[in-house]
Amino acid sequence: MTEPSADFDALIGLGSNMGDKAANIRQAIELLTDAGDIRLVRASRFYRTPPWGVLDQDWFVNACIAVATELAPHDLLARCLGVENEMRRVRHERWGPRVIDVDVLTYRDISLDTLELTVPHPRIAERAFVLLPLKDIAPDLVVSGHSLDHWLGKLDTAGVEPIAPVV
Ligand code: PH2
Ligand code: MG
Ligand code: MG
Repeated sequence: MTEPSADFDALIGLGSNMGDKAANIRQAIELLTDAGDIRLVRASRFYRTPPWGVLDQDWFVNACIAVATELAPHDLLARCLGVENEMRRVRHERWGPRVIDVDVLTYRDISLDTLELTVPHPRIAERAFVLLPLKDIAPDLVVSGHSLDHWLGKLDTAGVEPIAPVV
């Protein structure tokens, strides 16, 4: 999954399509890394992305980060869900609008399939809004035996565009 000499432990995906979307992602990264036991190694650019899955909703801002941490996968997940709760995420329909979504995409070379957590995330290869930010921060990543470009070649990436940084 991860390149052998990876300088990160986990890849995390972030998404928002309510309120100040980019600010929500920035706040989520801060909250996640505030305590010091999850260290930001790299952040992707922020992307404006058309809704996927449930099409009748507002566009998203998506980003991915690479982090270094000694937390176990389920503890890392708990921290991601903690950030969602702190930011008052309310869950309505699956794949529907959200203030913030924080997903554990990969954890070292580990494959896990539990009720709460599946890593690698099972839908990375189907989602340009995950693959393109991942290319920024982990270009050599292998997903289900293939490169990011392999999977991107099978997808419509129209409308998935980096947004200009505010500063
Ligand atoms: N997340 C979903 C469903 N659809 N579409 C975009 N563009 N970005 C997302 O983060 C997203 C989505 C469920 O996690
Ligand atoms: Mg998600
Ligand atoms: Mg999620």
